[in-house]
Amino acid sequence: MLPRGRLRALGAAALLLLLLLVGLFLFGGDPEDGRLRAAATLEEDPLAGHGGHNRSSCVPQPPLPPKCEILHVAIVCAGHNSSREVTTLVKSLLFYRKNPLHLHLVTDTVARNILEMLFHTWMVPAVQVSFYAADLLKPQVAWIPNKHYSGVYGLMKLVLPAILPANLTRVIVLDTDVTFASDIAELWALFAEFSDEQVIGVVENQSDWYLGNLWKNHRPWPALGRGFNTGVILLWLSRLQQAGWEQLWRLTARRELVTLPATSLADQDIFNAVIKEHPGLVRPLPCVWNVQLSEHTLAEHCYSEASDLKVIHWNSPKKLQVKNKHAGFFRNFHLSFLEYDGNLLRRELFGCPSPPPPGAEQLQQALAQLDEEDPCFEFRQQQLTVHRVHITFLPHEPPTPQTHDVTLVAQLSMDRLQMLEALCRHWPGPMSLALYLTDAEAQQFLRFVEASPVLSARQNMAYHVMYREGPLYPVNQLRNVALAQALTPYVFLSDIDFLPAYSLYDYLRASIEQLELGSARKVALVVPAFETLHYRFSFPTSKAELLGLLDAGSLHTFRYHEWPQGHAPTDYARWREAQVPYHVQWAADYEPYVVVPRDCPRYDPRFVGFGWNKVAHIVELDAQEYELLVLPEAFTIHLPHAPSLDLSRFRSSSTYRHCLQALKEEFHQDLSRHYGAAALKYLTALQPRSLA
Ligand SMILES: *[C@@H]1O[C@H](CO)[C@@H](O)[C@H](O)[C@H]1NC(C)=O
Ligand SMILES: *[C@@H]1O[C@H](CO)[C@@H](O)[C@H](O)[C@H]1NC(C)=O
Ligand SMILES: *[C@@H]1O[C@H](CO)[C@@H](O)[C@H](O)[C@H]1NC(C)=O
Ligand SMILES: CC(=O)N[C@H]1CO[C@H](CO)[C@@H](O)[C@@H]1O
Repeated sequence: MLPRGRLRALGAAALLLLLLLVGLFLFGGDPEDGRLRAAATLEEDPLAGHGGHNRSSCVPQPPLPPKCEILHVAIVCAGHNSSREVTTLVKSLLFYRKNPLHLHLVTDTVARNILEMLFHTWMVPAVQVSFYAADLLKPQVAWIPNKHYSGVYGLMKLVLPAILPANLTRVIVLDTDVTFASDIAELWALFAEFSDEQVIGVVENQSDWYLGNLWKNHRPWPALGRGFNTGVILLWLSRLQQAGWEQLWRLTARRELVTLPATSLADQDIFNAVIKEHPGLVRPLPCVWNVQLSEHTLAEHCYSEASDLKVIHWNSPKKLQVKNKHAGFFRNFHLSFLEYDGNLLRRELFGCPSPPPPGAEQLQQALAQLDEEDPCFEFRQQQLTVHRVHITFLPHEPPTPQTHDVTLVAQLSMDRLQMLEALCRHWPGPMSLALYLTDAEAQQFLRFVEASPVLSARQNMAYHVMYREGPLYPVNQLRNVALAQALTPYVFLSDIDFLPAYSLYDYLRASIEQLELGSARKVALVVPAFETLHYRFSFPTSKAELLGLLDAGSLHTFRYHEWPQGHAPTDYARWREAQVPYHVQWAADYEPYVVVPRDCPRYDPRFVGFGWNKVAHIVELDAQEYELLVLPEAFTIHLPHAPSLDLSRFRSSSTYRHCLQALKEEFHQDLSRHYGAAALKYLTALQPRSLA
């Protein structure tokens, strides 16, 4: 037996150990964070060594801001590509941050549409986002001739002090092409080192640009010494106002423009010219806060070890081609964030109560009400999942408005990318495609498009990335994303495995015009569907050719063998002879491919995975009294492919079939609620049937 005293001492030691462990857990971040860290300790992981707070031993660091203080960040962002860049920047910010953030985004319409949707669906706690219209600011800076590749947007940082809320005293301004390698609170903490007079915190140039000796007759704008880089700026807004910033930069710019033709580096030239004249305004920041990787840089002198880096600035449109001793490290670092799963950044900030993102509370409640014992739990959870959505992931030219124009709408995942080129050849018109991808797959997709001359030449294909989450394929949510982004008055609701007749796009537009389908008339034009079981076959160029192939047995009506009721109401026998469009009636399980006005009913998101997802939509069209009109010359052909994972599950799992039946019944209850007795006829469509 141990003496009582020693027992007590042991107990105390155990308690202390426990407290220590709890402390480590709490201050090491929440469990999600712990997972990140665990991954980040791997030697080859470029994110390794950046989560901690090891401060360079020789320089005393200012204290971090209180953990619940909101840090304000301003970014100017215009266009599709910048919106992708900003996303990567924001991921790196969120990865290391421990404070609430307020992002002030100055955007053009394109970037605003993308980022509004992205943040709305991302639902990151403790992140507030405000938008400012760049177009309204253009007149304030457009008078400055500028040769920088960022165009007029490159100058907008100059007017930030005038447009940000008047009660905002300090802000960190970032270029879209920076990546954080540390907690932004450490950067914010540097405000504490400003003297009373200092208002602009910037890192010195790391190139020889402003020395003016890069080439013969190189005449840069005036700068203090090597000048400063404006990729990362600490702006003390309230003091800038007092210092008369608005007049200051305008006067300086006007004066310099008397002798200089244009700015080469946009806002940076003007910031430097002001600083040259008023050196007291500037607070030089440690260079690790803006490690610049353009050509001719001295970035390597800035740090001795990669782990000292705080912010990497790509500083060039050719970012990933930079030549640098550590280029490999930088590239991997950047790629890690490109491919990092943004869903993991939805974690709560520990110990910092903040209002939940819009919709998050209702979502939590709905999820909490789900019964985990319910065999259909997976379905219901998937249906409630809010997926992060990045619309128009790649540059896209909206179609010029035409009253009869049609957009092809479809959805796909990685395994169907190879369909895109063929689809391009068959459909010259606009397309709106939703892709279900992980962050890493989104990068593969980008490379796929870049490598394809056919795809990169197309301006009228809009790709919307919906990020993967959950075990089931949210087919109808994807369709709704693609449908919502279609910009023409009509949409052709297709599937990615189908290739339309070469002439279909022109034929549909002509038909819509001839039939005088005003937007008030509810019509669904049926495009008869066929299938081939051959991987190689010569695509029919006319209805006559198609009928020949049908008679020869190398084509069939779609799913003739497995699910004839899906398309039987199209009445293929009549279609053979038809010269003019003809009406058909809805029947149970009918799921034709249709062309409808863009404002047609949305797909029902409760149908996830395989089964009934389109049938339910056609029921909805019929319930809303859309006429079904079959077009005599239209056709589309399904190409063979391996069955999808969800289809295999459907075939093998009785739970899956059981849940589908339960969902159908709930769907019908909703129909009855909406349409009353008129919905009775859909009951037949609910009877369980065997599927092949
Ligand atoms: C912190 O950084 C100093 C200097 O770079 C280094 O000597 C020391 O080993 C680091 N400490 C830890 C715990 O990483
Ligand atoms: C935008 O990014 C795509 C994909 O990387 C690239 O092919 C295209 O040239 C870029 N466009 C512009 C205007 O930078
Ligand atoms: C600044 O004003 C806005 C309203 O214009 C308000 O929502 C915000 O809380 C204020 N911020 C601070 C730091 O007072
Ligand atoms: C980081 C960096 O390269 N800074 C340089 C800026 O220019 C001065 C001379 O004007 C150099 O002394 C710095 O090393």
